Amino acid sequence: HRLVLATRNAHKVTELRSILADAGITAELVGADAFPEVGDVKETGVTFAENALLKARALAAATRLPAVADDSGLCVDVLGGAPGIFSARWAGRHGDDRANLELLLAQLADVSDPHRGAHFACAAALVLPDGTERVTEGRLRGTLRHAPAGAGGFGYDPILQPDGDTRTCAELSPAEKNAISHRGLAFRALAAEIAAMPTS
Ligand code: ITT
Repeated sequence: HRLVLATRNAHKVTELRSILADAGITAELVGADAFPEVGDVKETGVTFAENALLKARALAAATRLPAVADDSGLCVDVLGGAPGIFSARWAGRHGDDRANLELLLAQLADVSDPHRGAHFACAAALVLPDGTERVTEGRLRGTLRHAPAGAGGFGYDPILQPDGDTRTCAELSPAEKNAISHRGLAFRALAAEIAAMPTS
């Protein structure tokens, strides 16, 4: 059976394929790019969970297939949780990872190390054609560096150093990142439901 990954972010697709395979999901994973007729989904929710559900619902309705979606972001303590759901467009242009990261570093230039706590958050939504919905969440806690380091991952990975490690997320191997990441935690928590989906 088939499962639609309701995201147009290629980095997320790569991570999700690996996380779901490791969790024993045998469904054929179809990227949202296979359905160009489904336009961009307006992310009008105010929480990660709401936005993940909006994306999964739109793809499930259009394709009549089960769909999973990821809504995620970086929540910075001293910014009261921002950029949060606005992480992908913090500097204005959607998906400009470099500009987003540089703007955030500039905003935090005067914030000293003990106050640079932050976490990545991910909401994983599963929507079945029969209307069944489920959302799980995961977090990865760490501190923000003053300068980027590492070439792996995407987004804010070069500036988040997970608690208990001396490297940034961009310096971890993909397997190391997936083992502790917000996305790994959220989707592993959803795996039992995905595995139990009715076959069609
Ligand atoms: P889709 O909506 O199509 O899934 P998107 O990139 O627009 O793709 P989001 O609205 O969920 O997705 O925004 C996620 C942003 O949060 C992403 O652009 C990064 O800036 C940041 N982010 C999420 N997960 C991350 C991770 O694992 N490492 C670094 N940054 C991450």
